[in-house]
Amino acid sequence: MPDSHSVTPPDSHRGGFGEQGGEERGFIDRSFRERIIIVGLDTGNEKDLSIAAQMDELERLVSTAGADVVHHVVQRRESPDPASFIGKGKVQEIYELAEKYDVDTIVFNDELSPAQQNNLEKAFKRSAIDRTAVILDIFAQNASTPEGKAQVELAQLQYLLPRLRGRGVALSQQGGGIGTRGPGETKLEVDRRRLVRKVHYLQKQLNEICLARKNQSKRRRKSVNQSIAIVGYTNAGKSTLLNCLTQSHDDALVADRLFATLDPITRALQLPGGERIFVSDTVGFVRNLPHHLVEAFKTTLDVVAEADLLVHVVDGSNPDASKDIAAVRMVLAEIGAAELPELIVFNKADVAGEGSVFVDYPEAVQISAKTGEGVEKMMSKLSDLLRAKLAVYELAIPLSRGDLIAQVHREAQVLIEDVQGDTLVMRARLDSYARARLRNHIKGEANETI
Ligand SMILES: Nc1nc2c(ncn2[C@@H]2O[C@H](COP(=O)(O)OP(=O)(O)OP(=O)(O)O)[C@@H](O)[C@H]2O)c(=O)[nH]1
Ligand SMILES: [Mg+2]
Repeated sequence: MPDSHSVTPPDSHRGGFGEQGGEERGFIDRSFRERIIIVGLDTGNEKDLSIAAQMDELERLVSTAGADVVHHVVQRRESPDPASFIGKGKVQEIYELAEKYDVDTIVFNDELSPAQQNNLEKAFKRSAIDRTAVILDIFAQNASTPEGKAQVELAQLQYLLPRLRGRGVALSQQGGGIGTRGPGETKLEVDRRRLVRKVHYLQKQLNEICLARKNQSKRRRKSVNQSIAIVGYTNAGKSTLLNCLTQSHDDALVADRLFATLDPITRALQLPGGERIFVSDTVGFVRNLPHHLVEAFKTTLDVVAEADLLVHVVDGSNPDASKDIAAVRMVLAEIGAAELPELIVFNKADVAGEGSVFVDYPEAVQISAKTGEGVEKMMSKLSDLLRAKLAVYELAIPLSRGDLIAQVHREAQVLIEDVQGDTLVMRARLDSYARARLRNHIKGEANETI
């Protein structure tokens, strides 16, 4: 049952509508920005992040999308109302708040069904959207490459399609216009068919990109050793870490924004032991990442699924870090990367306070990608983990086969070479690919004492 009101004005430091004197300032500075009320349902589920932290994250998402939150509304209720999500009384209350504060849009923390969204929009006389739509909007704003744009558009269309029918009534009264066919067929249904075609077109385009990327990574496999993917919650510092590792300051985009990175960037890197590896920076995750986005970002996320090792970057300054870790692991499971070896890296050590959750993860390392602190230790741990994945083999290759010797150097980490008569005996670390290709020349597994 719905319980009492819990309308919370935003914290005063946010400069929102509720702030004393903020009304005027807000009006001057932000007159063109969309004004938003955010609404959350507190189901009392202990496993979830606290509702306050969820609302803060939603506010962060809304402001990243370029709008201002002027009010928070939290409703305590065990489960959502099927028709209006929050119940009639609360709907009326939010409508009045929206009128009072001149609000453009109501944003819900949970996914709304198309019917709920339709009912709410009618009652509010303004748009009602959910967190998924906000995330899609941020992705749309941040997409810059053709691949990124296609992925976001696909996710948006898949999100939009089931929601079109409900809105069709209003739109269809405006008359069909050119392209409207058949009795009773609305313009929207024609649009819908076009959109379905567009979905298929985008899927085809993305499959082609996926194929090209697979070939590229196969070529990489041939020529070099292992690859790692930097994964983690959005804004954890993944791109900062890539820049720190490659000693570049402008390679990957670093920004105090959610989902600043959408397209993966891959760079070669030399580990302390001299091994060359590939490191990829990837799109950030968030809890309850919209399923359509995960689906649409398959080509991008393949970089993660195909890695030999994951460097899981966590914002160590966040007291809810362990919940972020769980949220990231859920997405990893969804993309088939749950079984990959993972090194947890607590970042932002320079600002992480006392009592950080770091102590609960004894295998993890603590770093600051910003100052470089702890990065060397992380690198040597990475080397160890990668090395542990490669067994050492002894190979015997005729000296006359310069091509094969070159291949071994390309595909393996050569530890020792010894000329014995007309044969070159080599000890080298091989991954499964190199092992398969060089199997005719492998004499046996050597023990790892070198
Ligand atoms: N204090 C501190 N801030 C950091 C550190 N590493 C990253 N940041 C800051 O955290 C913010 C996010 O950094 P990014 O590297 O863009 O994070 P990301 O994980 O790539 O984020 P998305 O691509 O948006 O998912 C930026 O403002 C960085 O300057 C760190 O070690 N210490
Ligand atoms: Mg990034």
